[in-house]
Amino acid sequence: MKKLAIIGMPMDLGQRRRGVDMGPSAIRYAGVNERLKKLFDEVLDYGDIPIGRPEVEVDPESNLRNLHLIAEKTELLSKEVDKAIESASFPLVLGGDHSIAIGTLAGVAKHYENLGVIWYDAHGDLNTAETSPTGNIHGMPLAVSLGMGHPLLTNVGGYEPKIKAENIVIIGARSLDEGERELIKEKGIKVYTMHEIDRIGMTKVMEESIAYLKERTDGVHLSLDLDGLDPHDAPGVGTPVNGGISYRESHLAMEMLAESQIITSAEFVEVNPILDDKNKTATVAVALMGSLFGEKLL
Ligand code: HAR
Ligand code: MN
Ligand code: MN
Ligand code: MN
Repeated sequence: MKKLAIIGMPMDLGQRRRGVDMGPSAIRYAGVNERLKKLFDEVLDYGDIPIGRPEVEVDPESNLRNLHLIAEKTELLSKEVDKAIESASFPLVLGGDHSIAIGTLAGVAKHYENLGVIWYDAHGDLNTAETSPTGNIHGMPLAVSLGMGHPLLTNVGGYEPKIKAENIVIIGARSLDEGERELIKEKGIKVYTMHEIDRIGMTKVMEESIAYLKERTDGVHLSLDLDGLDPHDAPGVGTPVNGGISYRESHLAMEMLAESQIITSAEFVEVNPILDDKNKTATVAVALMGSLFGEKLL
């Protein structure tokens, strides 16, 4: 019995542009339920985590914008994700900015000895308060999940760390801050930048990533930031970076993940319908989900 749990996380507190809180609505409007119903025995829509309209927390000294709110809301998300896994459903989280990954990983990681993570993104999201140029927490969730950062964030879910550096593969990177580069080198995090994708091709990148994660993990979370794709294919994102992964390469990557059967949870983040072109980015997200969950033409 294959069951899917869809969880909306309409949170925009990890960055400063309005609209990414409407990501889950945009993805639902693009037909996520209908599309995935064909691929699962049961699709349960858990609805959205209640975020409300909280006052922005500005604490210039901590360089962590909305710290308390994000800790509180991601805790709620972690509980829903945990509930989905407990009831033997595959958790699929719809964002929201990438800070939501703090909650998703908190709900997922306790179910595995060695959770692997594919971080499909233009960015490393490996900043801490000390290295972040912006104070935006959506640039920090991968570091937080490694146990680095403010304890209110690293302890979401009541334990830390969530993942080990050697169980991470970053795909699509093309914008890294100095502190992130240092952390990648220090921890030996595996990264396929756009250079490697151009040079060896997405087929080889995915073959290597899958083989690498298969031999060392007992489950793999896919954290897909739509800005990993080229802005031409996914314009509705808050921090677009030119020279990204194409729509076709992304479909290939999802198809190879489907074939490998290594993915045990997923989230699609940073969809911002206000910045989008006729809901194109949410539509791309849903199409990629189709491939990830095994849709075939023939
Ligand atoms: N690295 C920059 C920062 O920390 C930009 C982060 C942009 N983030 C995302 N997540 N969209 O990938 O602010
Ligand atoms: Mn549990
Ligand atoms: Mn990101
Ligand atoms: Mn990004």
